[in-house]
Amino acid sequence: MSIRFSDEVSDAMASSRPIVALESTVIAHGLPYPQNLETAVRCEDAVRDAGAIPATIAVFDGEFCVGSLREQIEHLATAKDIRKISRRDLPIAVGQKLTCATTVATTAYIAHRAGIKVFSTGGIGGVHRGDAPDISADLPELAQTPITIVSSGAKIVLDLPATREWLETHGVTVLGWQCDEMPAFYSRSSGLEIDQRVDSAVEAAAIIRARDDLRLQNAILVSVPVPDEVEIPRDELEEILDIALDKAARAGVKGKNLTPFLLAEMSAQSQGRTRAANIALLENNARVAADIAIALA
Ligand code: PSU
Ligand code: MN
Repeated sequence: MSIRFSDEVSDAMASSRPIVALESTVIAHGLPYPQNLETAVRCEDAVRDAGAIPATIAVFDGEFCVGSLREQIEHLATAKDIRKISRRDLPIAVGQKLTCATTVATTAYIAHRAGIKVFSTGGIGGVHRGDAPDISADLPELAQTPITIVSSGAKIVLDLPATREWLETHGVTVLGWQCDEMPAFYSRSSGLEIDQRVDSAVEAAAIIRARDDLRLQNAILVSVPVPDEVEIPRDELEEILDIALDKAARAGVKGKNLTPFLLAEMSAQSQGRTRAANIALLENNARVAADIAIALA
């Protein structure tokens, strides 16, 4: 498998400096332009300011890139034809030399093979609401990839109790970063349990090292609540989400278009407040991920 590293990332690897992987679907499909570009740059800067090296992962012309360049990030943020890829799409992306944005599943896959231990995102995919079973490939990827992923739980558009059960069944350790319950993306509370609270990066690192010593192949999910000044209360969230879900059902939106559709609808319904929360949590998670990568290095 050929991976292209940016100079910044290959230097960091050569000198064993801490690295944080960042995903690209949030750039291409999770946020609109120009906030997507600004956020991608701010997440990278948050990692650098904390003392680690960011590696934004994407696929360009069929090549796995670990550490995207500024022009590449701009392309992801502006081009209309970027394919959102999950695990099933990897052979197509490489075989057909496509340019693609990587989801949590594919970012974790590439980051782990590149030797990166910590990966930051906004919210993982999970079990969708509704009767037809739609389970994000993010979940089975976390069940088989020994990486640490920092996120604000799973995205609120999902069936959070079912997602939490799935993680438990498949051996994914869920830590609460300075919190006692699993965050719910735009909201700090979900009523769902974490497996253990951790109050520092050193504490998280000890658990991550133990996972590796035990040769467990599952991810560790460090769940970080959205900063409280931008949090959206749960009852208010449920109201906007119901409207968005209803719109999606009536418009027949399914598959990989569903998550981006719901996020955009909720932002429209809330006058951009959900988007502001999303941006704040992405940046905050990148900072926490950097602290953990430093504690592990
Ligand atoms: N985090 C965000 N916004 C996003 C995502 C994460 O703050 O858009 C992306 C991730 O790439 C995740 C994907 O893997 O949404 C889940 O998509 P799906 O439900 O189709 O598997
Ligand atoms: Mn799906």
